[in-house]
Amino acid sequence: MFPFIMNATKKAILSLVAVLIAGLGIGIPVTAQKVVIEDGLIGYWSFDKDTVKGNTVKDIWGDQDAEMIGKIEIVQGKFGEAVQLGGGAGARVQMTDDIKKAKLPTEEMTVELWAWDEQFIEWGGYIVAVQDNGAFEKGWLLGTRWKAFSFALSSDGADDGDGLLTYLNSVNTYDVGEWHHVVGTYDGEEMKIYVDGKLEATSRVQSGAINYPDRVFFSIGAYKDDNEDFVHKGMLDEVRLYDRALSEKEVVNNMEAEGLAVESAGKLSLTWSQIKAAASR
Ligand SMILES: [Ca+2]
Ligand SMILES: [Ca+2]
Ligand SMILES: [Ca+2]
Repeated sequence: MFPFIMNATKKAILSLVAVLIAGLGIGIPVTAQKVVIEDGLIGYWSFDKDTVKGNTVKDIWGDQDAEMIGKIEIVQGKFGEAVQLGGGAGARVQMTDDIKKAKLPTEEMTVELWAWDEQFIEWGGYIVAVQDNGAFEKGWLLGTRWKAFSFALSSDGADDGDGLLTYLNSVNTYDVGEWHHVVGTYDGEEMKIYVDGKLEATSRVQSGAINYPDRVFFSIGAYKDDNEDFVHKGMLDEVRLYDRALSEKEVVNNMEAEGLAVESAGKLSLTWSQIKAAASR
């Protein structure tokens, strides 16, 4: 056989490869996917396994990498992997306990995540930068009050001298063992809480800049302040923090988003996981 003459079998294999490549190209719906809104984003902890090294959880947007303290596992989540905590006390994913180093929203904010509760507790904390000790009430948190989701915030406009928190609870109650998309927003005048893309409750008690304490345990997965430590029992995924209030439309967009845009600099690991996921569908 002359090596430079292609036989029928080789031709067939090559055309099969061409068909596969073309088919794969057409089959990747990257441009059609909803992506996470970047305007105002200051922190994003996806808990995807390629963003967790040892005890360090990478902030894939900002620079507030977090430390896993206590017994914590990375497990299959809502999008990629999630963090799983076992309840009790002593575990959390801590960004920092030095408020001077923490990058926190000051005038407006949005806090967003997916939560899966194994057990609801009275003072549940999904992401917390708070001190609530008697009449001393400063900072904010997103968590639960029994079977309701709750967004708490303290501002200068409602300050009674040592801070005043409003715990804005969802009107509806929810069941354990389900993923829910939970979002709290504050635009300097009004607090809102959304569950699964629907507005649940609003409050105009708070106004003006967010009123922070001198020290916080800025953490995911525990209602942790100077005199409380209630660890979430369940999973948390795709935790995002903004320094502005997202609109209802933006909240719904993010609920449907699978990650950051392809062109976002330095975020290629997410891009490739999206492409791989799309190619395998
Ligand atoms: Ca994830
Ligand atoms: Ca307390
Ligand atoms: Ca007070």
